[in-house]
Amino acid sequence: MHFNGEQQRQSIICFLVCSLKGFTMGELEVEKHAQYILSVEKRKDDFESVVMEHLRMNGAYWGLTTLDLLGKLETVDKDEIVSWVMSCQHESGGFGGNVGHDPHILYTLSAVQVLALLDKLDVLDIDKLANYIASLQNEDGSFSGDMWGEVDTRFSYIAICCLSLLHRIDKINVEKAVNYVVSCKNLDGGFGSIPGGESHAGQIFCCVGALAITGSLHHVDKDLLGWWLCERQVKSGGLNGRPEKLPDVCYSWWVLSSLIMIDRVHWINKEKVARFILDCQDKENGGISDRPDDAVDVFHTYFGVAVSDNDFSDSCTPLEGIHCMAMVDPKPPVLFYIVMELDFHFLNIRD
Ligand code: GRG
Repeated sequence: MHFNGEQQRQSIICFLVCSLKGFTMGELEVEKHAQYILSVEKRKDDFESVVMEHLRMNGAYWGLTTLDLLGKLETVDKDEIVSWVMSCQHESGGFGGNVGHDPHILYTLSAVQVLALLDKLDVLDIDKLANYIASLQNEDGSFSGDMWGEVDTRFSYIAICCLSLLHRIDKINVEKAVNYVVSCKNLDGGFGSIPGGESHAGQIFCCVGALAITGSLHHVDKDLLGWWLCERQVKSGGLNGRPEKLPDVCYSWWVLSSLIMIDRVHWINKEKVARFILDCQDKENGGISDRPDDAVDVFHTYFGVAVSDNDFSDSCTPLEGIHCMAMVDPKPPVLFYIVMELDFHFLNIRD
């Protein structure tokens, strides 16, 4: 199938409708959420902007991807953004969270995602960047986040995701990277941040994502993990990140996307998830919060919209939708209208 840009945007809207099956389109405040994202960028001195100062690169990724999902990316000045992103790059090849901040793998992925989203990956010295990421791999296959050495399966995922996007996965020892991730698997089927670390939905997303990108999902006990992930859904319909914790919109993303990767998303009550997310909207001023009646922020707006856009209806799998849009897009095969880390299947097909 072939779509042009406008048809892609129409499919997104269509996805939004399908995803929130049973609810009317009007219930997702598309315009208000877009306005909210744009307003955060304009306000430089308020609380939210100040506390996000050190992770502005992540904020740029969340905000711009949300705008793209909502079909509003044309409202931003792309050249200005590219120039700012590049001003955050260090001699090492890594990116900082803001101008003059130290490089870290977390911000490096966001920078790559933003450039990919804007179809500007060509401004990068890809080998330099890939070498920076490869330099963070440790002897046991794990990855450090930066020169200070903290190890976490989030960084394994980021390294693998980033290098896949840049078509430089050969820069690392993939076998060791996979073995390290597998060593973080627990008896409950989940994964932690390090070997023996408690299973957590965010880490599970990272580990399952890393295994999916590298074609290593056979290491996952899909039924056992699927069961654990489905138990994250609480009475309100929202999902928590681990047992006995509160639900949070962001876990809708971490849990659902993990379930999609292991083909178990039909085990979740999707209507209740959709209702929970809709209940977290600020219907007056836009934005989505972690749970109903809390203050909204860009992070939760991004995850709320990403999940809403992700078709988990019975008739069409989200991955089909992603492939469909991704394959026709002249942009690199990366991000599209769902966050790009779910695009591993497509990457594997292309590679
Ligand atoms: C590009 C989307 C994207 C991801 C990059 C950084 C990363 C890879 C993934 C992070 C996965 C993760 C660990 C998410 C959890 C984030 C979170 C809300 C942590 C809160 O932890 P606690 O212990 O919360 O404060 P709970 O809910 O367990 O009480």
